[in-house]
Amino acid sequence: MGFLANKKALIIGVASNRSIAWGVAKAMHEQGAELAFTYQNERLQSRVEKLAKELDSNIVLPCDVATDENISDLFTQLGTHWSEFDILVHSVAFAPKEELEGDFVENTTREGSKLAHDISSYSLTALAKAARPMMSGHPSAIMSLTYLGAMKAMPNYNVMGLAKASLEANTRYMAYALGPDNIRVNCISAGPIRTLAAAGIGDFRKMLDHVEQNAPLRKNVSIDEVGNAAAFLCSDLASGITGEITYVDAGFNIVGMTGY
Ligand code: 0WD
Repeated sequence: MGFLANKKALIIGVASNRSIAWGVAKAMHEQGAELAFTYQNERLQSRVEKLAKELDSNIVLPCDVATDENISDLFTQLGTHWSEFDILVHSVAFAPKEELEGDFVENTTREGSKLAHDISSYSLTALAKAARPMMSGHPSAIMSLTYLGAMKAMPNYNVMGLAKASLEANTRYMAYALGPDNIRVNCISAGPIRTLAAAGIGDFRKMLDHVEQNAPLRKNVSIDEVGNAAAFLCSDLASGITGEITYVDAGFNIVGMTGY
């Protein structure tokens, strides 16, 4: 029996079979969790439905996290399948492509900044607010995905670095607020992985090469490695851990000087 047996997990952010959320979903399924998925828009619906089926799930619901109405509808619909659930995975981020390259000061706009923070950080709070009645009072866990660009200045990551810094602070504030309800909140800081979202970041190939050459483990991580860590952090094995940012990046973040 897997360590997520009898757990129900809602996975937000599957866009393809390369998505980190897909790695998380596979790992959670392997450990015995029952899954539900969302898709952002009709363009992604059939693809997510097909993927969900591979993991024995037929709960696939629409949700654009940019609107409170969509979020509220999501939990109303989810409530027709599940009276309560245990795990919420947020694997969603967005910033305008033009702002993910070049000079940060020149290229960042008020609108782009608002949008990046809204979709990539505030949406986690909005989802938790709506999910709280279904997650409270039994051991539950919320998980999101961040990147080292929240802590260190990185080429091209720009406004998304600010949004991820907000997401990391959000993790701590949410953990503080939701702890008394027995809901843990953690975040994984993943190393770079080639996905649809990553394709929007300038010079992404260079980042992958740099990590492979300089991380202690001399490799890039896979969605399965991130998924396994997420499955653990959302399980009762991690019942003493909340408000943490856990790096799954082949150790890259601990290196002080690269190129040796
Ligand atoms: O190197 C990487 N790929 C890393 C990603 C390193 C470290 C962290 N991350 C983070 C991302 O910032 C994000 O928070 O992991 C999370 C998942 O990203 P991913 O798996 O790399 O990207 P992808 O497969 O594209 O899934 C993200 C999806 C979107 O995909 P597209 O490419 O269509 O934008 O987030 C979804 C969307 O499906 N999304 C939304 N979902 C609901 N409402 C919204 C929205 N408004 N906006 C984006």
